[in-house]
Amino acid sequence: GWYGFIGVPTDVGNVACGAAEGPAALRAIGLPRRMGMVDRGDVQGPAYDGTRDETGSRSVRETAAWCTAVRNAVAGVFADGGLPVMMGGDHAMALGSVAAAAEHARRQGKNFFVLWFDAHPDFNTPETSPSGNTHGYPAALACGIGHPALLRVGAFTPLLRPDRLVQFGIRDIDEGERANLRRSGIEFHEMPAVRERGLAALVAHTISRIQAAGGGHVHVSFDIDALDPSVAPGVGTPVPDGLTLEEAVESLRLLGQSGLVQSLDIVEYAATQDQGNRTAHVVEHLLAGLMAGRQGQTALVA
Ligand code: DIR
Ligand code: MN
Ligand code: MN
Ligand code: MN
Repeated sequence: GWYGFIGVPTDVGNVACGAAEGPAALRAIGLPRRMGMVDRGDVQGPAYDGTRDETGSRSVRETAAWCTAVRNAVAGVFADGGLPVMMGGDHAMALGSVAAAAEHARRQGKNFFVLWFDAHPDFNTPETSPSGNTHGYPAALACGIGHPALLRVGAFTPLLRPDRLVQFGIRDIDEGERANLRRSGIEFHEMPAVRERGLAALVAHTISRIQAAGGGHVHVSFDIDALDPSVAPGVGTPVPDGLTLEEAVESLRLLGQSGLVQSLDIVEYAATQDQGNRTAHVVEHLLAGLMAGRQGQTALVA
């Protein structure tokens, strides 16, 4: 199997956060080539300025256009038999990747799961968002909740059953967002629970539950701000007390080894905030973890 690198050079979901420069910075360190990936180029979308609509949400039409372009690029890699890796770009783009992944899973008759690594649940709706930034919406949109113009990006809605979303590393939740999570019954692991039980153990438990439910297509959406800012300073919204690189890489290795992961986002790499190329190399380690796990899986089967 091969990996398709899809660059998503936009910060349409959080204007000027620095994530628009992420894909170019990753290419500058030679990441797609060094990792043996097929570079499918950058997704393109319209200009935006963060203007609010009547719901208070910013750049909604432009977010929908960018996510539709992401959806088409991801669908193209699936159609050509690859595993799409979407490099952001702010997290609003995950609506496009989740849409393509959910549609692909449905065509293959597979159950669809999303694992979300993030300091934030990204479960805001226009009613609960304090910022109006669409990077705070994608997990809720995947579950069929939120702005109608964004729910129309996918071929159907909800793209994802709320009991098939699991979040890890959470430590910054808006008040109304917490109510949304509760109402939808989302399983989210906040940092105290991660510290107590261990990230890799939580992920291993989730993998077993998915396997017990008959397996399926797992999409991993990894927001780099899940990591501690001392590890990954190149993010738009750093939050203290995050994941270590070691536990994140080990978790991705386990996920690779499970054979369940069919698509991956690594988002919110704000190259303009990076210290040298430190965070770019962190992205490389995360990806290497997934790849190593998948190779181990192939070796076991062969
Ligand atoms: C905040 C920040 N909860 C919002 N969110 C994110 O604007 O909705 N930062 N996702 O990365
Ligand atoms: Mn996020
Ligand atoms: Mn985040
Ligand atoms: Mn974000």
